[in-house]
Amino acid sequence: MRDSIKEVHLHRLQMELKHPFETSFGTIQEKEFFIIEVVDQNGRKGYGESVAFTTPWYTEETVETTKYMLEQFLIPLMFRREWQHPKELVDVFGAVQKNNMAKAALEGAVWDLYAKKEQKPLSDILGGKRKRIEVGVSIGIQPSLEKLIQIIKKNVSAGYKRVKLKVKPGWDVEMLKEVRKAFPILPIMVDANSAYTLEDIELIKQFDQFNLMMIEQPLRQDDLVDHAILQKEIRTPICLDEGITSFTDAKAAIELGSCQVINVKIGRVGGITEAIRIHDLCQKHNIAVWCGGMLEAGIGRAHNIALASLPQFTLPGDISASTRYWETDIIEPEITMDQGYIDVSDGEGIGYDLKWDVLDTYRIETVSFSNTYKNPIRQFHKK
Ligand code: OSB
Ligand code: MG
Repeated sequence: MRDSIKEVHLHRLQMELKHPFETSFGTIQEKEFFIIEVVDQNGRKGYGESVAFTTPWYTEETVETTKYMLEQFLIPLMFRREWQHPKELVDVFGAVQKNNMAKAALEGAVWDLYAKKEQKPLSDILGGKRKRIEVGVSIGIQPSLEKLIQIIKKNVSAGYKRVKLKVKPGWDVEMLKEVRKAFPILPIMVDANSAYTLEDIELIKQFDQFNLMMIEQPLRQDDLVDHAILQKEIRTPICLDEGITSFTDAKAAIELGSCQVINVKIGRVGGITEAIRIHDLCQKHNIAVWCGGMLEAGIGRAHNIALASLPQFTLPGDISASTRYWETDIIEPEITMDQGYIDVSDGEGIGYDLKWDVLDTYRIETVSFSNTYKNPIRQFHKK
């Protein structure tokens, strides 16, 4: 039977992180995002979470562009179409260029709804095989080395098996020397969020001495060629994050030798369907993938766990427990980590429920749309 979405509710939330998260592109202290609720003709519900930040420092999208694209285009396009499988949304949203995070948020809600309708865990629907996933923790730039080492200690004793350290010029080689001294065999990787250029090549070569699992996105977001040049000069595997926004990017990066590892984020690549296409391509080419994070609250995290249960996710993801960033998460049960692993839920859909009383304490507004809602832009003739 063909389904259609009857209502969409955009719940806009603002949540304070426990600690500021500093990267080479800026510091995040407060997370603002949408919980997207979709309702079908039988009253069944599905949930998604948007991941764009309030500023376009990481990628070009923001909370406001997400809202604009959803309201003006993506929601009305979805209302106009009946569907049998969430994979069809790629076509529906294909009318809109880019705006991957906005698309992924709405698509994610429909995936959850579909899995619930099939009465299966989302992980099963996606082809996931793992019953638990290995996870690591991403640690921001700290005010001092002492503080950093103390935080690493805390996370290692909590059970995280690998740590990712944010780096930037001035917080790199010396920092890594000290960290390696304190943790000689800990699996460590670094993430530069595009803070370097090929002019820094001699400096980046020094990273090789620290036996890192990988260096994530050292160079410009869109420069696959420079990453390929760099990869030939260093031993440490390059992992791309910002540089991979689609299957096409992944194909080019593999062909050019721009990376040996890919960080897959559902939002950055425009949804679960595209994330699985990239996963399958990497499987074919023997490229390791792992699931990245965007400081998500529980709904986004739950989607990431389901995705990370797929077979080619062979490296620990940036998927930590609810308590890593939040005093109180918006879902129940909360996501917990045990000895470096998170269990994949066997509940229906994403397997976690919203705690509405908690959500209320973070809610700024809710905007609702019913399927009688038409695109407000008049000259909208795209088929
Ligand atoms: O580059 O992976 C990144 C957080 C915000 C923006 C970009 C990144 C990150 C992280 C943290 O590294 C991932 C997480 O724990 O959610
Ligand atoms: Mg990254």
